[in-house]
Amino acid sequence: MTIRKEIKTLCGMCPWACGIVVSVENEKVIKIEGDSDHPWNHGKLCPKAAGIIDYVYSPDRIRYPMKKVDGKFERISWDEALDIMATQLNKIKENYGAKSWAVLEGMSFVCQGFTSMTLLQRFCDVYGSPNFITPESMCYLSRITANMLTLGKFPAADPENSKCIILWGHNPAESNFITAEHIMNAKKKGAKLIVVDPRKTSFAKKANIHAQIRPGTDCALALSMLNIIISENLYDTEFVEKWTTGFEELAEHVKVYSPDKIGKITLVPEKIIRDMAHLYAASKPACIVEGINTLQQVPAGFQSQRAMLILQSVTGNIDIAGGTVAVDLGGPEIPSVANCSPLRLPELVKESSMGQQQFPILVQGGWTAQGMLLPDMVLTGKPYPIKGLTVVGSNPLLTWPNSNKMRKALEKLDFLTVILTTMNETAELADLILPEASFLERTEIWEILSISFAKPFINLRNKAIDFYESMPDPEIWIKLAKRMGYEKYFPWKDMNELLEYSYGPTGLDLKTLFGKTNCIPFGEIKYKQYEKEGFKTPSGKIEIFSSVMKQLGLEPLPVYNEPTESPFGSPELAKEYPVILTTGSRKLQYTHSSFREIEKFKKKMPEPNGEIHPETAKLYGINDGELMIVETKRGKIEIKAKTTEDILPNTLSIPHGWAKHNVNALTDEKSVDPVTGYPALKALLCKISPKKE
Ligand SMILES: Nc1nc2c(c(=O)[nH]1)N[C@H]1C(S)=C(S)[C@@H](COP(=O)(O)OP(=O)(O)OC[C@H]3O[C@@H](n4cnc5c(=O)[nH]c(N)nc54)[C@H](O)[C@@H]3O)O[C@H]1N2
Ligand SMILES: Nc1nc2c(c(=O)[nH]1)N[C@H]1C(S)=C(S)[C@@H](COP(=O)(O)OP(=O)(O)OC[C@H]3O[C@@H](n4cnc5c(=O)[nH]c(N)nc54)[C@H](O)[C@@H]3O)O[C@H]1N2
Ligand code: SF4
Ligand SMILES: [Mo]
Repeated sequence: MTIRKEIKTLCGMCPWACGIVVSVENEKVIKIEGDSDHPWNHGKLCPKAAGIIDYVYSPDRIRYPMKKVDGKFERISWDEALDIMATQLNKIKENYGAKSWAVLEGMSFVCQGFTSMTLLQRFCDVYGSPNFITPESMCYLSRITANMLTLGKFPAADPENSKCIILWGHNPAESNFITAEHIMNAKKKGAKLIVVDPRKTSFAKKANIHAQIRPGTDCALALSMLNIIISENLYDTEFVEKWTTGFEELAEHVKVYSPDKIGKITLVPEKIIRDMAHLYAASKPACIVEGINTLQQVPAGFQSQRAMLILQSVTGNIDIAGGTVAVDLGGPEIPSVANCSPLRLPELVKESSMGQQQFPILVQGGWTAQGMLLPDMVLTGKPYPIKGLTVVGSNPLLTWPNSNKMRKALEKLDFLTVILTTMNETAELADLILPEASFLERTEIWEILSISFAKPFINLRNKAIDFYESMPDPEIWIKLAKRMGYEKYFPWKDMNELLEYSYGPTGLDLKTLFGKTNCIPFGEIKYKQYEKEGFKTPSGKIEIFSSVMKQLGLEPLPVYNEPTESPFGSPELAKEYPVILTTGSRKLQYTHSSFREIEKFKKKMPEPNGEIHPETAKLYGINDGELMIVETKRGKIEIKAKTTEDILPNTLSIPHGWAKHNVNALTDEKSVDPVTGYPALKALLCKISPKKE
C-alpha cells in the first residue's frame, strides 16, 4: 500500500526559508513545490530548490557516526560516538580548562533558529567555555550591533513601499530573489533606483544611477552624501532636532568629505555623488537595501553601517513605510531575544570569550566570540591554547579566510569533531564525524522574516522524513549533556518541549503554530513608535554621536579608513600586488561551499571564474576563458578569467566556496575593522598573470 503525505515546511538551501510543500511517498520525498500560502515567497522558489531532493539523498550525506582509525573513517554507534566526545571534552577541561574547547558553527546552523543556537550555547555555558564562534565573526552581526548602538533596534529596509531605493553592495538577483522581486515591483510603480557596486550587475543596468565604486570605500561615499545633504540643507530639520543627538558635531565632521575629494578616493565621479545625494534626499520615503555581509568586511565596515543609518536618520526615513521598519514583539527587541533567551546561562562561565577584550561591542552580548582569532590561538597557544574544536554546519577550511593558516590550525588540534549533513573538506581532517538531520528531517522555529525583513511572521520548519541515523542538533547536545552529568540543565523530552521553554517569555502561541500552518503572524509593525517611547538608546534619541563608542575609545562619529591593502593606503605593497581583489559575490545556484555535488547545478556552472575588465586583463597578458594565476601575500590559486566590461578596471571579483579554486587561500583572517574584528574579504591586493602551460 502506498502511503502518501504532504508536509508544509521551509526550504533550508539558503537562509531565506521560503515556504515549501514536501510530498512524501512511503517515507521518501518525491516532490517539492512552493507553498502558495506562505506570506514570504507566495509559492515561488529559486533554482536551488530544484536540488533539494538531490541534496537530501546525496551520496555525500553522512549516514552514521564515524571515527577516524589509521587515517580512515569507520562507522560506529551513537553510543560510542557520544562516549568519545564526552571523554575528549572532559580531558580538555581537566588538562587545559573549559575555555580551550571551542564551537564553530556555520550559516546553516544559524538558520536552525535561536532555540537550537541558544541550546548549544547553553551546553557551552554549562561546560564552561565562552568560545562559541559563529559566522557572525564576519557576517551580519556588525550591522545588527551598529543599529542597536545607534537606534536601539534593528529595523529593515522596506523597498516595496519606497520611492527611492539605494541598493548598496548587494545583488539580490543572485543572493535573494524575493527581495529582488520587491525592488522590481517598486520600480514598476515608479521608484527610483540607485546602485552602488563595483560591478554593473543586472540591477545596476536598470538603475537611474550606478555608482561604480572602488571596493572598500563605501563609508567615504556615505559621508560625502551627508556632506552634500547637510551643506545644502536637504535634511529633515524637524526630525533631526527632535530625535537625534550629535548633529552639530556631524555637520562639522563631514566637511572634510567633500564630493570632489571623495570622488578621487571612491572613483565615483563627483557629479554622480551629487546626483545620488540629491535624488535620495528629494525622495521620501527612501530606503537603503544593503549587502548582508559585503560592506562590513573592510576596515571601515562598522562605521559605514553607522554612516548609512545616519543618512537614513537625517532624511527622516526611520520607522516609516518605504523607509526602515521593525517588528515589535511587545518585549525585547528581536536581536536581543536571543541574548535574553531563558536557555542562556552565562553566569556559569568564568572566562571571557576570544575577542571580548579587543572587540567588546561585537562580543559583549555573548552571542559570538570573534573567531578570526582562532587560528592564531591554536597555532601559538596565546593568550591561551585552543585544543578542541567542534564544527557544526560549516566548512571553515573553504569558507573562513586564510585557508592555509586555517588548515594548519585544524591539523594542530588535539580533537576535531564535525556535525554535518554532508561530507566536506573540513570533515576530512576530523577525528569524529556526527551526522546531522537535514532541514527536511527537523522541527524548529526560524525567526528570519521578522528580523531581517521586518515581516511580522514566525516560521515553523516541520519534519518530513527520517534519514538513516542522522539526528537533529539539539538532540545530540541533550544526549551528550546527559552523559556528561548535566541532565538537570537539559530536562526536555522533545523539540516541542524545548521550543515551549525557549519561547515561553515571548507569548508566542505554539499550539496555533503547530496546529495550523507553518507560518503565523507574530509581532506588529508600529510606525513612528519613537513618538510614544523614544529610541532605546542611553539618550532616548538616535545617537549620531555615539557616547558608548567614545567611552570605549572608538571613533564616536563615523570615520572612513582606507582598506589595509589598497593602492592608496599601501602604495608600496601595490607595486608588487597592483590589482584590487573582492571576493564572495553570490551565485544563485550555490550556497557558500555547498551543493557542488548536485549534477544539475554542475551542468549549469561547473567551475567559478574571476571577473576582470578586458583592459586590465590585456595589461597582464590574460585572455578571456584562460587560466590565470592570482596571488596575494597569503597564497596563490588558479582560476579561469572572465573578461567583462561590467567590472571596474583594475578590480578582480572571485566567488568563494570552490575547493579547486579556493579564493580563501588568498584572503586574510587578520581583523581589520577595529570595532568588530571583521576581516577584509572585500578589498585586498593581488597580482595576476597568465598560467603558462
Ligand atoms: N545564492 C546564494 N545566496 C546567498 C548566499 C549564497 O552563498 N548563495 N549566502 C547568503 C549569506 S550567508 C549572505 S551573508 C548573503 C550575502 O549577501 P550580500 O553581502 O548582499 O552579497 P551579494 O548579494 O552577493 O552582493 C554583493 C555585491 O557587492 C558587490 N561588491 C563587492 N565588493 C564591494 C564593495 O566593496 N562595495 C560595494 N558597494 N559593493 C561591493 C559585488 O560586486 C556584489 O554585486 O547572501 C545570502 N544569500
Ligand atoms: N572569501 C569569502 N569567504 C566567505 C564569504 C565571502 O563573502 N567571501 N562569506 C562568508 C559568509 S557571509 C558566510 S555566512 C560563511 C558561510 O560559511 P559556512 O557556514 O561554512 O557555509 P557552507 O559552506 O554552506 O557550510 C557547508 C557545510 O554545512 C553543512 N550543512 C549544511 N546544512 C546543514 C545542516 O542543516 N546541519 C548541519 N549540521 N550541517 C549542515 C554541510 O555539511 C556543508 O558541507 O562564508 C563566509 N566566507
Ligand atoms: S531563496 Fe531559494 S534556496 Fe533560499 S529558501 Fe528560497 S527557495 Fe530555498
Ligand atoms: Mo553570511
